[in-house]
Amino acid sequence: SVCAEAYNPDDDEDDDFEPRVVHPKSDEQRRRLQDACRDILLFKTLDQEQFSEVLDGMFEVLVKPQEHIIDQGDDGDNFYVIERGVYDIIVLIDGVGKCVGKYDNKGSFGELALMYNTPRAATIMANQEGALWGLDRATFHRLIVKNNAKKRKMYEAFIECVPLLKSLELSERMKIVDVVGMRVFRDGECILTQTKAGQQGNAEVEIARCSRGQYFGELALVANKPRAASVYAMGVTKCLVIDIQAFERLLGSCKEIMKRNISQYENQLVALFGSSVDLKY
Ligand code: 1OR
Repeated sequence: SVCAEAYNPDDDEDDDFEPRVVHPKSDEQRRRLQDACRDILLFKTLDQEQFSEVLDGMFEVLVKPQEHIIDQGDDGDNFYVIERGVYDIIVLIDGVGKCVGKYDNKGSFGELALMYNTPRAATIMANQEGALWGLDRATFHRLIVKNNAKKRKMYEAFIECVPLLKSLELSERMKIVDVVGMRVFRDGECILTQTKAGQQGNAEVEIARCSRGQYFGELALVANKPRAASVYAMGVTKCLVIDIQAFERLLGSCKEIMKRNISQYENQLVALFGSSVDLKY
C-alpha cells in the first residue's frame, strides 16, 4: 500500500498542466458554497488563490433520504463538503454494516481514498434530504494533496515534539498532519466556550495555562459531554485543529493517555475548589 508514504510534489508535475475545472455558479450559490467551506479544516492551510480555485472546481449535489453518497470499498471519485443534511457513517464490521458516527449539517468527507489512493473506508448515507458540494479527484489532488506535502514539511518538527503523540508511529503522525487545519486567534479571543447548564452569572476562574505542544478540547470528545471549560488565547495563538471523525480515527490509541490526564484535571479542581465537578466518562 502507498498509504502514508511521504508525497513528493515534484514527482508529478503533470498535474500542473491539467486544465482547470470551473463549474460556473450564481452569486447565491457562491455565497452558500463559501459559507459551507468556511470551517473546512483541509482548506485552512490554502492560500487565497488556491482556495478560490477550489471553490471554482466545486459542484452542487442534491441528495435524497437513504441515498448512498459513498460506498465502502469503491474507488474514490469526489471529495464532499456538507452544506446541509445529516449523514450516517457506516463501516462493515465482521461483514455487517454498523453506524459508527454522523455528520450533522457540517463537515466534509471522502478525502481518504483521494489522498492515499485506497478504497473508500466507509459508506456515507444521507439520513434526510441534503445538499453537498463535490470536488473532483484531479482537482483535489492538484490543490489539496500537493498542499499536504508542504504541510508535512511545515508541521513535522512541531508534531514530533507533541508529548501526546509520542506513542504513535511516524506514519500515523503524518496522517494527522494531512488532515489538520491551522487557526490563528487574536489576544483574548475565545477559542472554546464552556457549555453552561443553568448557571448564568458565575464568574470565570482561570484553572490552567497551556503552552506549545499541549492540547485541549479533548474532554468533550473523550467523555462525550458538553464543553467543561472555556479557552482564551493569551497573545496571538496558533492552533492545529482536528475534527471529531479524524480524532476518532487517528487518536484512538492516544485516548488512554488523555483519560489519564483527565483524571489529573479532577485532582487540580479539587485542589483549587475543594470539590470536583463530574468530569467522568
Ligand atoms: P473515504 O474516501 O475513505 C469514506 O470515503 C469517508 O468516510 C472517508 O474517506 C472519511 O472521510 C469518512 N473511518 C474511515 N473513514 C471515515 C470514518 C472512519 N469516519 C468518517 N469517515 N471512522 C469513524 C470515526 C468516527 C473509523 C471507523 C472504524
